[in-house]
Amino acid sequence: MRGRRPENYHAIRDFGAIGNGISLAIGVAAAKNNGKVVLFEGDGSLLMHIQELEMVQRHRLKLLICVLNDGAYGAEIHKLRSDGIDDTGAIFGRTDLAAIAKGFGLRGANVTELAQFKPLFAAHAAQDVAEVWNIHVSDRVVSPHTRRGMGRGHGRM
Ligand SMILES: Cc1ncc(C[n+]2csc(CCOP(=O)(O)OP(=O)(O)O)c2C)c(N)n1
Ligand SMILES: [Mg+2]
Repeated sequence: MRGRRPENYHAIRDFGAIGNGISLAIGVAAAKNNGKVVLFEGDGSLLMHIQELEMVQRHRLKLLICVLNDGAYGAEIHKLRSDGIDDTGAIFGRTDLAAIAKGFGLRGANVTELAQFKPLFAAHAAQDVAEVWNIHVSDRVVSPHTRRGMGRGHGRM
């Protein structure tokens, strides 16, 4: 992202609420109408408004949704683990979001290897249908932002 125009990016923090990503991305994709909008999302967040994939399909919006799928409300499990509290209530398993995207008439791919990105991107760019990349990530890696908050009460967003 470095060295590119800041106007190209939207950081979605409204109300500190997860679930907003897809609605904002739909708006940006409709406004830009250039087929080059990418949403980076969490699995728990996308599942909150997954039905909006129907609108993406109905309006023929070209959107690339990259879901970082750790099978959990990651922000919660890292805080719970740090406090020594049982994390099972925040783990729901790796939803097959690629299959769900296909069910809505969109494209979907499960990504488990870095080498998949290049050919997947070339295939995405060469056509006009929106796509969900269900990218499997570890639930054991804690982001620097979360790590900084650990042991300090974690200040809820
Ligand atoms: C509407 C709403 N509910 C609950 C929260 C608390 N919350 C903050 S981050 C988070 C987990 C998000 O999970 P996911 O989208 O899978 O992203 P991850 O943290 O796993 O990368 C939750 C539940 C919130 N911010 N907004
Ligand atoms: Mg998650």
